[in-house]
Amino acid sequence: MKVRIIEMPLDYGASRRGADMGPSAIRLAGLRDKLNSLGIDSDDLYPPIAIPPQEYIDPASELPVDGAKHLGPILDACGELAQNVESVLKAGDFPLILGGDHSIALGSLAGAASAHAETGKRIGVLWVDAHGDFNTTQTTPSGNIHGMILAASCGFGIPELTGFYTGKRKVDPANVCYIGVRDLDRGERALMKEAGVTVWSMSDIDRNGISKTVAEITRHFRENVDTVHVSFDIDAIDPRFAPGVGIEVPGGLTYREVLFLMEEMANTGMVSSADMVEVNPVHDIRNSTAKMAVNLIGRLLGETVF
Ligand code: 4U7
Ligand code: MN
Ligand code: MN
Ligand code: MN
Repeated sequence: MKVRIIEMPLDYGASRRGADMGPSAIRLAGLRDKLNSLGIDSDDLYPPIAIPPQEYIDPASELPVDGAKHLGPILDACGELAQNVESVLKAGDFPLILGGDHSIALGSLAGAASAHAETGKRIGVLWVDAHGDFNTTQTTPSGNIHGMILAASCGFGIPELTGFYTGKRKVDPANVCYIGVRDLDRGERALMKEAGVTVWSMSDIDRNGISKTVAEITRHFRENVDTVHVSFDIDAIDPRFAPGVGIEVPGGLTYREVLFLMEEMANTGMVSSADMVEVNPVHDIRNSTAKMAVNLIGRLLGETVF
């Protein structure tokens, strides 16, 4: 298996600027060296998806649609990403998508859903995040698409997002598992309950510990799906450890806990694609958050301590 790194330098989906520098930061933190050290071939490099920085776009050309900000540039970039993800999976390789803000997952999930539909594989999604990303234009307090992207991928929201690329729903909410959640908006929480996603919140980890919680997540996937996409929003980690993020939410996962989570996901042998998103170098300290991202990717791809 080869890993194909796909860089998505996009920050149109968030309020705080700078996530578009995430891919460079992760690259400079030594991603290729990490993969080489694991004997993983990542030599076939795609050029980063070409995304004009916000300052280069005429604001009048991309007004909000139904309150969703920057919909046009996000759909354009995600369309290209979806095609790349689909072709990497069809070649039997592992797409590793570097964000960018979390709106890029629209493209990852569309490409993955499309590729797996052809082989009849049921896809599960692990959403590692402080947030639900389950707003619609009806419930969003911000208009930011990174907060709507999982709802859209599960079939909730405006047709431009829900019907994107495949014309239909990308994932069955019954196959979506969350970990790290600690900040939900009222409307999105109601929609998550209605949709039937499974949430392992920070309180579940307090109650049961990380080991039991992760065991339940991997069991859920083993019993219900054939393959898993991991979408890792770096703000799932407590900001004491990971300062370089878009939105700091105290009370998060420790660095140890997420390393363990990634190791156990690797042990399922079911992970076929992943996003690493929302690393924001503007707020980072000496690229430490990007270095964590590299180590997490290493564990997800099979690195062990001993
Ligand atoms: B992220 C928020 F209101 N819920 O919708 C919103 F709190 O990809 C935040 O997880 C969304 O970082 C965060 O704007 C999206 C807000
Ligand atoms: Mn997110
Ligand atoms: Mn988040
Ligand atoms: Mn975030």
